[in-house]
Amino acid sequence: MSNLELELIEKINRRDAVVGIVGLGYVGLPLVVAFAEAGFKVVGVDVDAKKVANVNRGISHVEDVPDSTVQKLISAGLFSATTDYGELSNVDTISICVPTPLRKTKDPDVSYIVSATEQIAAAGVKNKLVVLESTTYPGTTKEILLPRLTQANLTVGENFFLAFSPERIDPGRTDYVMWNTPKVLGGVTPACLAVSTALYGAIVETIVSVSSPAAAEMVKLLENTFRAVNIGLVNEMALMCDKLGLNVWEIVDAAATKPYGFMKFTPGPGLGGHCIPVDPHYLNWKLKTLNYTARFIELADEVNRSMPEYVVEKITEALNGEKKAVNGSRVLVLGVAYKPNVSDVRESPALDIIYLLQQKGAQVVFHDPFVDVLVSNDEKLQSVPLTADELQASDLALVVTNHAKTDWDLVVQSSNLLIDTRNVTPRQGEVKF
Ligand code: SAJ
Repeated sequence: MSNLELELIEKINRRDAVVGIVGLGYVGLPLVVAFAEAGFKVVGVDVDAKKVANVNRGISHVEDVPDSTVQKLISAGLFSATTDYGELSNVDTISICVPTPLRKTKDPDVSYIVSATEQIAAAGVKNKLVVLESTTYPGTTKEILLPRLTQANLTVGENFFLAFSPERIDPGRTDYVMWNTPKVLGGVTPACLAVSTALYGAIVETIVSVSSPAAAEMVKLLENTFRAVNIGLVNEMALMCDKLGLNVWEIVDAAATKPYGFMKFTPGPGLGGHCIPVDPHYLNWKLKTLNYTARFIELADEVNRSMPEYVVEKITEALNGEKKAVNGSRVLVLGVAYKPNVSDVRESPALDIIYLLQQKGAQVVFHDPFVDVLVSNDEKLQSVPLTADELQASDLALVVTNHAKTDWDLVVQSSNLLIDTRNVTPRQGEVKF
C-alpha cells in the first residue's frame, strides 16, 4: 500500500476527507446527504445555478430529500453547493452523478460525463479519488475518464485513484435506502478499489467488489436490462393472452405463486423512466461497435415501444363497441407519471398514448395527483380534478399509472367506459388490458 493510498484511507476513516459530489440530481443529492450524515464535509457541484442557489437556501429539488434535511446540513456547515468546479481543488474525493441520456438516434450521450471529467481534470485530481456513478457502457471509465484525468506526473493507483460504482437509487423507495442497498465497486487498480471501498464503506453496509470498472459498469446494465427484457416478455404475454382470450393478470398472478424460479413482472402501457428504457441501449450501442447485436435488448425494446399503440387499439375497439369513434371522443387519462407515486414523466408511455389519441382527433384530458401540467402536440394540458362529473363527461377513462392516492372506487363507479392497463380497478368485465 503506497503512502498516499494509506494517507487518503486514514483521512477518510477519520472523516477528515472532504467529499465532492458532481451532479445534484436524484442520485447526487441523496449521496450528499449520506456522506454529510456520515460526518464528512461535502461540496456539491452542479451546472444549474438555480438548483445550487435553492440548495444553499435549504430548498431541495429531489422528492426523496426533504428541505429540512438540506437546511440542517447547510446550517451545520457540512454541505455547500456551487457551480464552480474550481472548488473541487479543495476536496479529497469526487463522485460523478451526471445524466447519461440517449440521443434521438438511441446512441449514448456521454457529453455530460466528458464535460464533468474535463472540468474535474482542470481543477486537478492529484491525491484524490474519483468515482463515476452514472450508468454507462462498459469501458467508459477507462476510455473516457482515465486519459482525461491522467495529466503530467499523475499515475492512476499511485497519486490519484479512479473507480466505477453504479448508482442504485430508486426514487420513492423506502425499504431499500442508501445504507442497506449493497454497492458494487470496480477500481482501475487494487489501490483504487481499496480507497473507494473505504469511502463508500462509510455510507453503505455492504460493498461488492468486482474485478474492474468495466465489470461494475456491466453489472448495472445487466440489472436494468434484466428488467427491460422481462417487462418486454410480460407485455408480449399480454398480447398473446389477448389473442387467446385469456386474462393476462390471472395468468401472471397464478404463475407468481411458484415459490422458486419465477419473478413477477406485470404488463403495462409501455416502458417509462430514465433508467430502464435507456440503459440497455448503452449496452447495445457498445456491442454494435464490436459487431454484435444484443438481440434480447432490441426485441424487448420493440415490444415495449409497441404497447402505447396497442393501448390505443383497445381504446378504439372499446369506443366502437359503443358506436363511437376515437375522433371527437373525450378520453380521461388517469396517471401520466412513468410509474406509481412519482411525479417524473420522462419517457412515460402516457405521453405516447396522449399524442396518438390527439392525432386521431380525440379530446384528451388527464388527472395525475403528482403532475399538474403536460405539453402534448404543442398543447398545454392541465391535470383535471378527479370527480364523478369529469368521469361521466368522458367517453372513456384510461388507467395508465396506478397512483396509490387515486380514488379507484370512484373511477369504477363513475366511468362510462374503463380501460385499465394496470389491473388496479376491482370491477370485472370492463376492458382490462
Ligand atoms: N414496469 C412495468 N412492469 C413491471 C415493472 C415496471 O410495466 O413489472 C414499467 C413501469 O411502469 C415503468 C418502467 O417499467 O414505466 C420502469 O419501471 P421500474 O420499476 O423499473 O422503475 P425505475 O425506472 O424507477 O427503475 C428503478 C431502477 N433503479 C435503479 O436503476 C437504481 C431499477 O433498477 C429498479 O429495479 C426499479 O427502480 C425498482 O425496482 O423500483
